[in-house]
Amino acid sequence: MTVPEDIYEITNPKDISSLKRALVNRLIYSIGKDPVETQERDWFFALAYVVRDLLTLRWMESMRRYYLQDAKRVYYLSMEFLIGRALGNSLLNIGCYDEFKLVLEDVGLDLEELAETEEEAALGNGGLGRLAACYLDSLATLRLPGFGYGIHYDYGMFSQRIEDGYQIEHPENWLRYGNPWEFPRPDVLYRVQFRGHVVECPNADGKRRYRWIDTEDVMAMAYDIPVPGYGGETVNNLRLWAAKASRDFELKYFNEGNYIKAVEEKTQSENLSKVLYPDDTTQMGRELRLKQEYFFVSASLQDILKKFRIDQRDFSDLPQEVAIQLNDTHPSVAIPELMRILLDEHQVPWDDAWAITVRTFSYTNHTLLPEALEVWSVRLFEELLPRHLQIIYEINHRFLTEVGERFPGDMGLIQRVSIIDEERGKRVRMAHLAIIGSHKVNGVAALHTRLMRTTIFRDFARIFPDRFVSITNGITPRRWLNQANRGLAKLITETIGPGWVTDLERLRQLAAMADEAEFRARFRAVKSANKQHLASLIAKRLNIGIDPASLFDVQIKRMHEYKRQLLNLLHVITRYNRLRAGLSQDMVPRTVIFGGKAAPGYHAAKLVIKLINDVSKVIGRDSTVAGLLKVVFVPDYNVSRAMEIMPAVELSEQISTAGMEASGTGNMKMAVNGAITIGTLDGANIEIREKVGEKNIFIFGHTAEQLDEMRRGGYDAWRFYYDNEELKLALDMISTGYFSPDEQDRFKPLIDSLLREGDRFAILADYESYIACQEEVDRLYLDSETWTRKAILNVAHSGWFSSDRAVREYAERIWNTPI
Ligand code: 26W
Repeated sequence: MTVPEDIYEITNPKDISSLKRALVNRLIYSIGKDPVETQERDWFFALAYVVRDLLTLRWMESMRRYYLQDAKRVYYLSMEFLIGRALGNSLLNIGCYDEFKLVLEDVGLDLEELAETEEEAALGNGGLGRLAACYLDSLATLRLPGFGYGIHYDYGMFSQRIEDGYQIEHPENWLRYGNPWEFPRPDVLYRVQFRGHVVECPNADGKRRYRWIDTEDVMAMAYDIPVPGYGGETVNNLRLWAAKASRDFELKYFNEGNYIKAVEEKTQSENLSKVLYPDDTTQMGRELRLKQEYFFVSASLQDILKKFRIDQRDFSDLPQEVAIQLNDTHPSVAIPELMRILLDEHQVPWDDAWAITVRTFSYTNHTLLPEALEVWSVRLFEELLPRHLQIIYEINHRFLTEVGERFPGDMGLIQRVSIIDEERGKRVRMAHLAIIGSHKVNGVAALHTRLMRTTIFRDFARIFPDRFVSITNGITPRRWLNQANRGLAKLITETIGPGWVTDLERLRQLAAMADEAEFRARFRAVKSANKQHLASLIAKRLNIGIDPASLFDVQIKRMHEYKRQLLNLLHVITRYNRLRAGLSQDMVPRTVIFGGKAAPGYHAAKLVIKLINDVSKVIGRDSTVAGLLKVVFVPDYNVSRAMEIMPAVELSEQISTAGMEASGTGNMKMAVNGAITIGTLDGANIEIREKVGEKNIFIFGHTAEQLDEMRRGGYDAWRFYYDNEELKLALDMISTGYFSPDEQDRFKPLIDSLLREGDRFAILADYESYIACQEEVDRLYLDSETWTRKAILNVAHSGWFSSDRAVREYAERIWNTPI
């Protein structure tokens, strides 16, 4: 049937009275509350339902348009989508923010306050998950048929509390009151198989055929979340899978007469989508994790192939109709899974199936750190996915044969590129599988891609010279500028018009304004208001007073040794020592803000959190530095916290060991919000320097090449210690309990890792130039006109870091769906 024009009560989303009627209707009929006795949360849910209604018709229209256009579809497979709250973003994207603000005022409510009651969808760890969310926003804004597939975790990222300075993890039950944005689809249900065994049986035509039988099955049920593009025209879909027990359990109960046991097993299988692994540091090889990976891959591929309408076409058309992007190796079991479906379920010959597979998939690598690369023991793989292991062996055999023919006599090469690592127990190297099974492999910044090609994947770069491409990450300007920083957004729109929201390169027009004193004053006023706002939040929530006039120096990101929060602290301690020694004349008052979660089992990172808090306490109690230096650790850093902090940042700390941060995206968010970066030549910092100009960024430290060389010559940690008195003092203070008088050797492990265990992250090597660079920061900050000028130029030249640009590049260079 055709949808009638007038099915919905909101005929004009700009008409306040019809919005109000819809809102009250929702409150009464969907929430079941009498408007005279409602709580704030009821209003939030009522409002969210009204907004979802507005999205739903556009969402159906978008789906219909894609169907009719028969456009090539892009599927973004990711274990993580770090979405954050949706209300404010949806309202701004569909252009009804101000209208709803009025409606709520009418019933005595404040929209911003109401928005705070939304639980955030924290279905990700950090950069990789947030990138996926930014790309969904851009896909929809660019009107591309792009669909996210992931897992509907009951528990997303843990919430972090700080007790006595230590991180304590708490489960975050974000679905407690239900998720108003999602549509549960109990009818969209697929069977996912595990375990069992493989039997060979001849086909009618005499060819060999494999069947995977006697499996233990779990069902995957879909939840759909609408993803509105800016302007509200296009609304795409994010489909998340939740595990449901299969009906087999009921049968089992019937057969065995053990009802309780059967229900227990049902719970067991539904545990599959219970929790996000909160670890982006080390691969742990846990069975449940591999099950999660295959679970969502299997359901997604079944769904993708169903929409491909195979009854109407040939599998050889798949790569023209479908592109599948693998967000890291986490979904890379999709490669043998598609092969299995083609070979075993549709009898496609191997060579054809392989050509289809490679042309369909592409893989994004997000890290070079060896401990984060996924490997699975062959034993576990065989147990859970026996048919997939067979297929992987066959892929490997054919690949190695070809390599042997092309590069005869190089046995080392064969071992190095094999999917199976034969050392230390046989293991499946998922990155090798992902590279071999994809037509494109991309790094996430220029340096990262270069290092990928020249270090960990250099053999593959030789074998597949055209396969590796670089696409520098991006961030969505909708959430990170238009929504998070309303003050700056308004100033920009008043100055250059509203077009920047979907064409961020237009920010370049602000460059000329940097030379105008009046514009600088207005820009400074916005930053100052943002700083005051953050200071008031910190006062309210943490009961800490910070000086809004001090320099806001911020490092917010996951806690990781390679990100070097410890280096930042060494600067803080050095600064403290200088202040106490009476050297305050060239130093500006600073507030140093940290935020970030550590993986629950990552002891070193957790100890750094404790050290930050201990240092903060000592400095906070010392009246000699009052008003000159303050350290704040903001607990539970997440997307909402990030949106509060980004607009107030003046100095953006991007100080990872060169060669270790694949890209970084917080660096881009801060630059576009008018912060100046202090950073190493790492990840996308290099591109930021290129775009904003080297005069408008503070670069320090060794380059990746220099570190490499230094390591080859033998790294002497003690030399740095003895050669720099201030460094020695700072380290001695930490290791002798100056900040932990109650437990003097609390931080000994941190100091040992620097002095006795080789300082893997070159903190000592970069200390001196970091301190010198921080001195320059102070000098510049004293000249507030010049500082402001540089900050404006950072905004003006950050347009390239829009995720719209990044997604366009994927569309052109990888998916072949140019815009
Ligand atoms: C298997 C354990 C595990 C889980 C997640 C290992 C590694 C990860 C991710 C790849 C970690 C991650 O989020 N990487 C970050 O990706 C961002 C988006 O590309 C980059 O900006 C960051 O530099 C990179 O650290």
